[in-house]
Amino acid sequence: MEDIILIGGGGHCRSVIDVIEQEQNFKIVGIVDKQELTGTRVLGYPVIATDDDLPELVKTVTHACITVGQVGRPDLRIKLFEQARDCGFNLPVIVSPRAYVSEHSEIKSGTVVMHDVLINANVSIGENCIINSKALIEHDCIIGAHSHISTRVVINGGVTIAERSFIGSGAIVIEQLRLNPDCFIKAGSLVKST
Ligand code: JB2
Repeated sequence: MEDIILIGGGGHCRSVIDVIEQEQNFKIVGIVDKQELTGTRVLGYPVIATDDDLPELVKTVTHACITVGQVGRPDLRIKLFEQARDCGFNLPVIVSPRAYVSEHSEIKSGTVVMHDVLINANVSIGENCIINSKALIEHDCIIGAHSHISTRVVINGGVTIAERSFIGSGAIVIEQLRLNPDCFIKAGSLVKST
């Protein structure tokens, strides 16, 4: 198992910890959060450093995952992703063993696929996305980088969601739609047109 640090130690981090523990590919060595939280623990894992310590941490830990969540704007996740990558961390794809990801789909660096997600054939998912619990992404979809597909979202076949988008919990996007960058879809929406 390789070592990994988690950047951001709140609610989303707790969900990702559960995925990483189930996946059993990485050993979590600590959390990176705000100065005032160092010395506290998140589900038993210590907050060991702040963002300023990343250049030093990369000398001993090779992998990182951005575990700050995103409800709306992805700016903080993008900043932390770029900071960690520029420091030299590997930002792996993390996939829950409870998810199904078609072998005919591709997922880029730093994206986390949570429990009970279904990603069907010929899907492309960009870097640093959250594909949250129970989301369904049907065939031939493209999900742009830095997007959050929230819990129980349904993205039907052939949909393109451009980068930095937020699709709220339970939303349904009908087939073949193309959503613009920075799209914000409210929880529970039925999206039939752009
Ligand atoms: O600049 C930062 C920074 N700013 C806030 N650097 C680092 N390393 N950490 C930062 N944080 C930390 O992110 C906060 O101190 C806190 O520990 C964490 C945010 O936790 P919170 O529980 O408020 O939100 P979240 O982003 O983990 O989860 C949101 O998004 C998820 C997708 C929640 O709304 C969840 O309900 C949602 N499932």
